[in-house]
Amino acid sequence: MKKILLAIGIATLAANTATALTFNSAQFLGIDRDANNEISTQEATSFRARYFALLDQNSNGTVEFEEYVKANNLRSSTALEDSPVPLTDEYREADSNADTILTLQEFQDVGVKRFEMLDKDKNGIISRAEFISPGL
Ligand SMILES: [Ca+2]
Ligand SMILES: [Ca+2]
Ligand SMILES: [Ca+2]
Repeated sequence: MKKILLAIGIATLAANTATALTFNSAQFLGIDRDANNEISTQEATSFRARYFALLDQNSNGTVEFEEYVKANNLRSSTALEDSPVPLTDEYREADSNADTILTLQEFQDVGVKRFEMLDKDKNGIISRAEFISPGL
């Protein structure tokens, strides 16, 4: 009996730790700016804008796939400098007109979709419980 209780205790502890870790990663990424353990649509939009700016290495307002590859270090260090890298799912999903150029609008559209997916009770806020890493 004692053993079973102990096992349940450990399982509960592990589950709690996992939730805390995934949500902390949201804070670490800086999505939850006011640290109230909730992500608002504004916080999500500004997070996506910051992320976009990071990817847009030449700051011309669009993210070409090559910029995305460089920003994410997708090409192995042993590969030739301009060797082709296959499109990632994330990039393909965002590039809705498939011209291998991401506009901020395309990038934000994905954010809105993900937000709606994570906001399970549809109250316009992603709570601690709703957030799943990698989330937005
Ligand atoms: Ca650019
Ligand atoms: Ca595009
Ligand atoms: Ca919610």
